[in-house]
Amino acid sequence: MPLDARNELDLSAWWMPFTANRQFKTAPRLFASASGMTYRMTDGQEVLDTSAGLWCVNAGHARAEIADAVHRQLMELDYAPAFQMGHSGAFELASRLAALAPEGLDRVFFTNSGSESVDTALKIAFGYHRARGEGHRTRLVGRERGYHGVGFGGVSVGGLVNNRRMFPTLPYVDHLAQTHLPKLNAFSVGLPEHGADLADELDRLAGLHGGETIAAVIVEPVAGAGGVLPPPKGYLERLRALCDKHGILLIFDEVITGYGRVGAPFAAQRFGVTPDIMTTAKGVTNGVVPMGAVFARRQIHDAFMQGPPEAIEFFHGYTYSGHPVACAAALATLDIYAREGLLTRVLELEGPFAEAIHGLRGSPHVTDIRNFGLMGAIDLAPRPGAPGARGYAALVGGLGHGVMLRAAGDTLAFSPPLIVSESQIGQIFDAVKAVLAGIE
Ligand code: PXG
Repeated sequence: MPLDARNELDLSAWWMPFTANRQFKTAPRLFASASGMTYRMTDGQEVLDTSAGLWCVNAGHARAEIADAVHRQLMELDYAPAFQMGHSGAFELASRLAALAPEGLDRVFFTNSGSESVDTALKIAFGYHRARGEGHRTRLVGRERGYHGVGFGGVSVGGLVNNRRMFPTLPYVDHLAQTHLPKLNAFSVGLPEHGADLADELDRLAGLHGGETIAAVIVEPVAGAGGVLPPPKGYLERLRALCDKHGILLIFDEVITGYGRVGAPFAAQRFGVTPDIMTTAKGVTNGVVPMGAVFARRQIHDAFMQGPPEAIEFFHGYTYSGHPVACAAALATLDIYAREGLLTRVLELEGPFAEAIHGLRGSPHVTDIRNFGLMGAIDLAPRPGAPGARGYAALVGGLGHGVMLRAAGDTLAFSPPLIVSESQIGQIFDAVKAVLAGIE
């Protein structure tokens, strides 16, 4: 540990991501260890993990099978280039993932993060249209309040203003309206009733630009980082129908919703709406080794497989695409998911989870509560003139009440590991109730 003259950890060099660096470094919150549902902080405090790390540790912390698989892999084949070479782990993992995916999405491209998965998916969409002689499809459509990572592609289709305003974005990108309609849908349990017609904006954009100029639409089936926004009933179905009408590819960004978060391997299956491309990351390795996987319909993949067989079909990839250690972690993770039934366990948990989170209705500051699967959000009224301050106070307060809370502005977002027990769900929201009673 880098210690300074006072024998304290030197916090100055690490420029932390998505963090108020100066505020954090005056009162740092440091993890020491983790196991199961619990983090232990360096001050000895134990806190329940209410957000699966950052929506990724779906099978809980310190899973010995994954650790063992990673160790074995490191000693056997620690790194292997994936350009013009291969290794069995990546092929095996791709096959296993294809078998879990919605029917037809059985070609898998490996990345190292959700952001890379999104930029990869956008490139696949452009490449596909071009391969079919539709290179005039140069437009993309995202959605307000969408989060698709931090690459330039992902930021361009993303819809969170703070992530966009500091940077130039890609041209020819439009955004559908966000779907949070608190006047109509406040305190909806599960999918909100109103708002399916917001999908019709795609038809409007097609009318404005020409549907044949749009390459792809990308949405999260349930928006996550933008504040947990379950889709209005019928919305995704309408989006699918409009994409079909105009020949537009539908991309589901399942970086959060994938790997059991909403009660099926992927949200596409839970909703019965099949996209053309699906981006994933996070839970594919239980969050313990960085990895992402992009799923494409076989016809999309096959459209690239033209020209002489010695020609590289897709000029894209990463040094760590299909990294052997990540593949080993992912295979061990999939074994745990299968053995413990975690990819569908949320079907049993979502009822108690919904009841517990909606039990906070009427608590101080609460203006809306939303849930779907094992995803939930509680909106707090912002303090006048100080947006985010109340959410931050809740985060800090939570540590004193035995919970690590994820606050995005004044929204508290919940996505506990899928191993959470019903009694821990109760514990989490009892703690949140106490926190809200204790903050200004
Ligand atoms: N797409 C979606 C839907 C995501 O949720 C990404 C892409 C980017 O993934 P990477 O691996 O590049 O970070 C994400 C990431 C939060 C939070 O608290 C959400 C994410 C990441 C960090 C924090 O809401 N989502």
